[in-house]
Amino acid sequence: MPDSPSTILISNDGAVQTITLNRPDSLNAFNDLMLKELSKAVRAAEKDPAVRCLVFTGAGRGFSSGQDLAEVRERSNKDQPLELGSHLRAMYNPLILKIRTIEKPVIASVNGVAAGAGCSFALACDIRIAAESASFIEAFIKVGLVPDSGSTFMLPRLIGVSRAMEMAFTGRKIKTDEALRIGLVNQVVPDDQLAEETAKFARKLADLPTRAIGLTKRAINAAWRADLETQLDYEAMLQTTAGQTQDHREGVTAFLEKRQPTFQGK
Ligand code: T3D
Repeated sequence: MPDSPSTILISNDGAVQTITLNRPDSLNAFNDLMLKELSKAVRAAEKDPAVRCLVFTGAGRGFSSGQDLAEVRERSNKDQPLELGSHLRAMYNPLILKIRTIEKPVIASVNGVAAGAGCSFALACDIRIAAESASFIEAFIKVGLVPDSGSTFMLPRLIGVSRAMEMAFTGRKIKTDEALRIGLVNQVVPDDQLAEETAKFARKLADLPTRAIGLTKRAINAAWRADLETQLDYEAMLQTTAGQTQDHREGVTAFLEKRQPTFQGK
C-alpha cells in the first residue's frame, strides 16, 4: 500500500481529524484498498494524542454506497461459491470494532446516501450529523444479503427492534426527517451548513476531557452485555481511572475558581 492514501483524504484542523471517503464516482463504495486505507488511518488516529475527535464524511453526493459491487463480481469465481464471511472478517469487522472501541469521539458527518455497509459504517460512529438531503438504506436485502458490518447490532439498539426489522427487511430509504424522529441521527442540518456545523460540534468534543470520553465509550459498550450489578462495579472501576486524570483535577479546580476549564485530554 503506498504511503499516501488514494481512496480517502485526511485533514487535520486543530485536534479534529476528518477522514473523507473519496471514491465519489461510485458514491464512495468500499473497495478493498479503501477498507485497508481506512483501517490504517483509524489506527494512526488512535495512536496520535493530538487527535481528539475523528470525523468521517464522503466526497461528492454520497456518504457511502457500501461494498463495491463491481469488486464483488470480480471476486466471484463461477466454479466456487462466493465466500463473503471471510471477506467481512478480514476487511470490515476489525474496522467496525476499531471505530466502536477507539477511545476518542467519532462523528459521521453524513452528506448523502449511506447504504449497505455504508449505513453500518455510519451507525458504528458515536454521533451522526446528517445533511437534510442525506438518507439511510439497509440495502443488503436488495442484493439478497443480511445486514452486516454491525448493522444488526447497532440498528435495533438505536431505533428499536421493530423499526430495525422493517428497515432491514424492506431496504426502504429513510430520509432525514424520519431518521431524526426515530433516533437514527443526532442532528439534521441544511446541506450547505453540514461541514460548518460538524466542525463546530467536533471542536466542542475535541476540547472535552478525552480520557473521560474514551472511558465513557468503554462503559456504554460494556453495558450492552452486562447486568446492573456488574455495570455498577465497572463504572466504579472506570471512575477510579478517570479520577486520576489531569483533566479531572483541572475540572474541579476550574469549577472552584469559577473559570472555564482547559482540558488537555490527559
Ligand atoms: O463483500 C462482502 O464483504 C459483502 C459485504 C456486503 C456489504 C454491503 O454493503 S452489501 C450492499 C451493497 N450496496 C448496495 O447494494 C447499494 C447499491 N447502490 C444503490 O442501491 C444505489 O446506488 C443508491 C441507492 C446507493 C444510490 O442511488 P442513486 O440513484 O442516487 O445513484 P446510482 O445512479 O445508483 O449510483 C451512482 C453511481 O455509483 C453508479 O455508477 P455510474 O452508473 O454512474 O457509473 C452506480 O453504479 C455506482 N454505485 C452505487 N453503488 C455502488 C456503485 N458501484 C459499485 N458498488 C456500489 N455499492
